[in-house]
Amino acid sequence: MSEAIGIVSPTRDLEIAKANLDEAGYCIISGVIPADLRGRLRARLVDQAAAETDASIDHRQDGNTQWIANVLNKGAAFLELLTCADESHEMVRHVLGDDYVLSCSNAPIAGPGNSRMAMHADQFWTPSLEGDRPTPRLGDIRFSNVAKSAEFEPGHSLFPACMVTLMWTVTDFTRANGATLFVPGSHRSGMQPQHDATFLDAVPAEAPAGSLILWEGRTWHATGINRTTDEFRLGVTQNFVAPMIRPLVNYPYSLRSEVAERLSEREKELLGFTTWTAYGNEGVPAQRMRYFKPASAQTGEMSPTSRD
Ligand SMILES: O=C(O)CCC(=O)C(=O)O
Repeated sequence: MSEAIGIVSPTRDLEIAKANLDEAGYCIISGVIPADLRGRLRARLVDQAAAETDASIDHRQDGNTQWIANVLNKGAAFLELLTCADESHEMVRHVLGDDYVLSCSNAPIAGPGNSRMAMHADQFWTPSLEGDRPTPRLGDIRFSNVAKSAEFEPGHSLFPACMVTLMWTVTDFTRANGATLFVPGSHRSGMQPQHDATFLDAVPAEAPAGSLILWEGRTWHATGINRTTDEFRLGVTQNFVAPMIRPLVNYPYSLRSEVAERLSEREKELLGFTTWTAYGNEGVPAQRMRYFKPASAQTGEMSPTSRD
């Protein structure tokens, strides 16, 4: 399938990037992160990774891939990344439309000697629609129990893309240091991948530092193997979802107060502080309410002041 689709290379042309995304399920845009921001992201990630390791709260998977979780609480540079480049939002809108919210933001650091991540689609929670067969109950879906196939099976279809993932490359991403692997065209397979199968058609997304690698929620991908002895591949991910889908991270609850208090209106919108639509008279769009009232201002249980 990859030969038919062709190699995705870094580009600065967003129309080419959109065509790559439509056809291959992912794209690479170079020169997106401002140089000074990339420097700060790198310094922050190196420090945070070492500090979490020192404190024995580091999270590692696949041997030596260290995940720095919920990075918005771990340095202003990560929040800056959310709005630093119009290109990123133009690309997210290309898949999701005008309304979307951040679902989570993390930093996977592929270290020497790691192993390949389980091949997966980020939208593992949308079922494959197979003819007349009943779909699973959505609340029962888990990463481990989705219907999987290593092959493309014609006739199957997945939900529309409702998630887009951005990988901001803080260092170069190379075949040698564990660049993200993609199965081109897999977003159209209608299936989820078998996590541990060998994917001969998977290709690394090689990208210079400062790029944006972007894929839609149905595309099969995995952290690659870092075969170097001394290079750490640093990236920051942002997953955006359509506005009616529950974000993985509840930002209004989980942001540290010093971060939440400084958010701009646009950042609040992206982090799901605003209403999208709602039933009942709190937040109905016709009322042009942007926010639910905070708990302290909500109407509670009431009794009439006088009863005759
Ligand atoms: O680390 C990578 O290259 C890929 C990360 C990934 O698979 C994900 O965030 O879903």
